[in-house]
Amino acid sequence: TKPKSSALGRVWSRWMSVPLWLQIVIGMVLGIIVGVIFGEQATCLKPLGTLFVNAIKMLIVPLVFCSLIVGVTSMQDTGKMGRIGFKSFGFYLFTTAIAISIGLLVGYVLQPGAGLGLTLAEGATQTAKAVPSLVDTLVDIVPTNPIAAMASGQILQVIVFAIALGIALVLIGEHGKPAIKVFESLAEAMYKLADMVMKLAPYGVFGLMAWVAGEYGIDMLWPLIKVIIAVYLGCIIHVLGFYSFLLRGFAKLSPLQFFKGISNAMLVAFTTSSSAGTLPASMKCASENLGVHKKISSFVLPLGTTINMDGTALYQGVTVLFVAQAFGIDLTVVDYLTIILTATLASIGTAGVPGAGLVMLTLVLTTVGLPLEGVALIAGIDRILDMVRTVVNVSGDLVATTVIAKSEDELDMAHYNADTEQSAVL
Ligand code: DAS
Repeated sequence: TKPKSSALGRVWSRWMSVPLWLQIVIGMVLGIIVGVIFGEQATCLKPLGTLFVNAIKMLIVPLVFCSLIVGVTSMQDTGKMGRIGFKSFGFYLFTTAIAISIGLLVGYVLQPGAGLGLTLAEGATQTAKAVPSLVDTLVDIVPTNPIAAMASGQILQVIVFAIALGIALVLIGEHGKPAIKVFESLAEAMYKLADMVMKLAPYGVFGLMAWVAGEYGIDMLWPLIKVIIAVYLGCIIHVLGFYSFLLRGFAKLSPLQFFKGISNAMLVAFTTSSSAGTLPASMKCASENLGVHKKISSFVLPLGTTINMDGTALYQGVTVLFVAQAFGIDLTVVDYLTIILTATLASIGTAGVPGAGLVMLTLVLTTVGLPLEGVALIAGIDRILDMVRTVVNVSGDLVATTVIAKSEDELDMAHYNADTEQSAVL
């Protein structure tokens, strides 16, 4: 007979069956409760959070390096698609840069982290960074020694080298294939490792939230609620404002017809928090509701799922400012530009899976020298933010596909303007 599993074993297996995002929320709530009850004593739990933060730091360089090379080399058929490929790539980078700027603007105006007054480990003061000039920053992103850049965690330099190497691997054709295969399997391994590290998140978030609530009291919850408000507000502005401007201004298309046509895909994105998981729904909406020719959607949509993350970039704009404000660190204009550059380029390597944006947030925090403890503060509310940013990611992919189809005369206007109810619904 099967040995009777102990009560503890049954509890553990029940706990492991809870979705990760819910485990993280439970970790956050329990951490806050412990912090409020035990006050200063709860700060002894902080090392749990530090362990989690260090595990994320361990991932950043290899994850970014491999995922960017795979992201760049996966566009090798851009050459075949020529004009459409370059239109897509340019459109995606442009909308992502606008998204991060909107995120920074909303974060700057709403100041979600202001007044939190967190400090790092006792006595560790934030080293006053020598403010490099804009020219120095731009010149510095080309690494003189890529290995040293990786060893010292110079993320922007790692990104530039990864993109350059990816392009070179595509240009050498057959000779590049073995290396691309190696990076593809390394990237898979890094995604798996990121997945394993994220399983530590509930315990890391518990430790950090106990420290923050113990040290700063329950009123630290309000800034987190302000982060949620800021991200949702930014996403609404980006989708209803900027995308409507693109549709009407660039393509003379009705935004209302567009949003009615993609409503199913938006719903799937919101509930799954996965662009990759929403791709089938996006493809159906594009061809059956919007009248986009498959020749366009079958290339531009999968490309967008890989390299276009407007919602994630906007979320990074808000959350980076939240962390800077929470720790009372002033950002310079060069920092803002570095954030825009990093988040735009990093979005090429962000996977379209739940929680990917949180790992990429560590990337942006690292480039401007902000404490990664901020990641664990955000982790507790990240699923709520992931749902809306994935809707924006997917909507952005569909806007690009529709605008490009129109510019290539591959958009069936009668179909586009037909009422969505008449055309197939998912
Ligand atoms: N959930 C990711 C996506 O599927 C985005 C993110 O995590 O930021 O697009």
